[in-house]
Amino acid sequence: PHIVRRQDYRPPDWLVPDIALDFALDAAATRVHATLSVTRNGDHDRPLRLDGDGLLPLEIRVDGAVLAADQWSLDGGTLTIALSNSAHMVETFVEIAPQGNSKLMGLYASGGLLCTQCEAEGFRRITFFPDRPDVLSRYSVRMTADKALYPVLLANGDPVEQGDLPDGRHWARWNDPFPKPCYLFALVAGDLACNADRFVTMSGREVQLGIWVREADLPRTAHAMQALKNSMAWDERVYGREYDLDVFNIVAVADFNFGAMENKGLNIFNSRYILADPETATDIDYDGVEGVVAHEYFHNWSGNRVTCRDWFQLSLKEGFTVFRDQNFSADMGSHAVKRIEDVRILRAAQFQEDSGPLAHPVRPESYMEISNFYTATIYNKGAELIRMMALMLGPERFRAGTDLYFDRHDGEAATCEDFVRAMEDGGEIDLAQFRLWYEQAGTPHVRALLSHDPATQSVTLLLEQSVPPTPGQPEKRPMAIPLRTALFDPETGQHRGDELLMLTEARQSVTFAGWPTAPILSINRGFSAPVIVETNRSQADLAFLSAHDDDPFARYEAMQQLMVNVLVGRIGGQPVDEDAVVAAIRDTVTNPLLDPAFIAEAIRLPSEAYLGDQMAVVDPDAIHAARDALQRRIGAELEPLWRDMHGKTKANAFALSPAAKGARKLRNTALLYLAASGAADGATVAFGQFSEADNMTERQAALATLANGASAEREAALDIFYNRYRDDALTLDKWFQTQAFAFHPDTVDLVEELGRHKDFTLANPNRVRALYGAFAGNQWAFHHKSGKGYRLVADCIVALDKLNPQTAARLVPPLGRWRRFDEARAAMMRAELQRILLEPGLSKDVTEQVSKSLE
Ligand code: HT7
Ligand code: ZN
Repeated sequence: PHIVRRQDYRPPDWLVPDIALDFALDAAATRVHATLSVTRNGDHDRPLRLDGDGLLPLEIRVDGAVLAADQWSLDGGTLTIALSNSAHMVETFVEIAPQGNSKLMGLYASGGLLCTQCEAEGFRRITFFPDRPDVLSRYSVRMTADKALYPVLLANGDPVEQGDLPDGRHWARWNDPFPKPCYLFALVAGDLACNADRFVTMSGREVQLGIWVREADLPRTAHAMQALKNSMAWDERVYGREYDLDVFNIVAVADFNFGAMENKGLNIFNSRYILADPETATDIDYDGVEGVVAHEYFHNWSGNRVTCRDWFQLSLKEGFTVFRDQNFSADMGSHAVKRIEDVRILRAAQFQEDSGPLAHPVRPESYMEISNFYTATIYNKGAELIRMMALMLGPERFRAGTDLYFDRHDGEAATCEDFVRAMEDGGEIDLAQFRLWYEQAGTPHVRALLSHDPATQSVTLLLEQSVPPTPGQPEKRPMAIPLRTALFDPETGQHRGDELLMLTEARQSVTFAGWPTAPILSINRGFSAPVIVETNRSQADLAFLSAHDDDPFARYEAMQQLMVNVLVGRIGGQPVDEDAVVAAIRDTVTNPLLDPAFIAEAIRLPSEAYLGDQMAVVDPDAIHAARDALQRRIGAELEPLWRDMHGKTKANAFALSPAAKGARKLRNTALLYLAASGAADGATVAFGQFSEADNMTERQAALATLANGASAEREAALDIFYNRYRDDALTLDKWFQTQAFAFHPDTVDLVEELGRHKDFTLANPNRVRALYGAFAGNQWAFHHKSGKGYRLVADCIVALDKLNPQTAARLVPPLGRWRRFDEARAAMMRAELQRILLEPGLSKDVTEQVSKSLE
């Protein structure tokens, strides 16, 4: 298959300043009439080439005249028309079948609705067009549809006119005055109800807000609406960015390949990121709704008003927008807990990606299928790059940089380089070396060794960095790494100031005077750089920091490192001091000055996957055994504490305040440790919480705790849950997911059975992710030594590829990590990848991921 390369970028031959689209909507056969005003871009005689995918032109007109068959050609989907002048009016007529569109790209049907998904290259499945983000057009859209089936007709921009037609049909016209790339085009038709509200912008303009869902779901839209209004106010306050149209609509759909889509003025969402009520949504779901609503809204500036020149610049909009949504969520809740959660996600998803066969730079150099590049590297590492620049600049200069970026590039298709240059010009900083972060893949390793010299009463911090080789990049250059650092005096329990050290060389040292006794090192505070830090700190130093560090992230990190050292030691058969972990947990849980949500994060054991990342060869069984044993020991030794915590954190009534959320988080952690303690009533207490809970956060956590065990209550709770939520797709996903995530010796067999369950379907990406996505993330179960887990996931990829290649390709990376496992497992994983590759008619999406995984 064709490889697209960044260095091959050329400006478009033809521009399309205006486009008028006319849709005769119908689920089985929709007719699309597109009228493009095209202008020659530069002095050349190249023909007009319009991208198409699965389209056949019914008729083509140029300047009103119908073209004969020899006046155009169709090759691999691309429509070529020779044009003589510098400007023309080109019309095409096609027919498409939304109902048969199982890829969920282009125009498709979902639960009685018709909706679109055009990013990255879905517009070419709707009509012929230069489907690239640097062709910006003003859109005018007219739709006609059966009024009974599709009473609501929405598109980008502002509504202009609507009316009735004969035969029970009606029509509507929408205009979007802001030139946009076609990946931001959207329409929705369906029987939808609206949660309507308004927002007055900072310049006093009134914006009509609408969240459109099925009538029955209206009561579940309040949180999303509040999140939207908070986001609009936050972007004005923090970035000075105001909304620009008269309406802003959001539609929730059940079948969606991703989280949501930022189409101009008409965001389309996976319903799981809109709908929330206490009965069916966990606190994590509520936070997900808030974060994704904000993310899509923020794209209106970082992505829509300033868009990307080409798809290699994807992180320009995604990294920056993730950074913006992370800070928004932190401002809405706890900065400390949000940072810990974000780093946990980064390490789980991006560090793994960066150390495997699919590692790529934040600005990639090539791709086969762009959909495969909506990755943790582009999104989460991209956000860390922005965060580092913000840290180096400080708030005022960072704001000067973003103001300059938005003003300089408003209405343009920009590059990552444009962003960095705006930071340099607006923030008055030299980022020459920092640019390497965009070029070099791989997570930098930093060794930080502190040595004390009593004679000179000084300490020297030796810093060394290296970036591991990644595919196509065997050699790496030293990066510019900002490390927030402090030295703690063990006598006073305090440090003398937090410094930003810039590590720019492969090896560098700094000396600090005035230390008669050795201080304790706190480094990469706040996770100031996305790197792996290795230090020579003792377990006692880490225990000290876990009790005294005033940077919440560093305090959490010290606690986690303390646990990792014990667990990795135990797995390796070394003598370890588990008492230090138990003591640190006891001190943290009983510290009245700490936020309960922070406590819950700090006392949680590192995940099995994270422990695997610390080992040369991952041993899933040994990791599981060691972690489980430590969990049981912590449970048993502190049992009275867990019982007490579990009782104390029970609320009288549901609230969504940060305090109430923190209490639930701690309560669920207490339940987990209590169940692990071996107490005879562990399952009874869990079942009690399951039955009495007035919210899904506690109910699902209790179900998950029971699902890890083998009690009679396990089956009872799963049955009750199923019967209660069998008709609610999003909640039934939790039933599948909880079982696929369970630490249970039979999980692999259970997942096989669940794959045959009458409620399982490959047609819905949320359901696939709930079962197979969750299972592939359950290290112990997925890597079952029989190899059955690999077969199940490979079977799913093969079957799903025929329907929805994008979602299928997202299941490949767990199999691609075969080099990290023992020979027997590696051979079985490789064999499954090879089997997939032999499938006839395999998609480009899966082919790229599998072949790179085998290289
Ligand atoms: N910008 C959006 C990306 C997206 C997407 C990409 C590929 C396939 C389907 C998709 N749906 C949405 C989401 C975002 O980052 O905001
Ligand atoms: Zn995004």
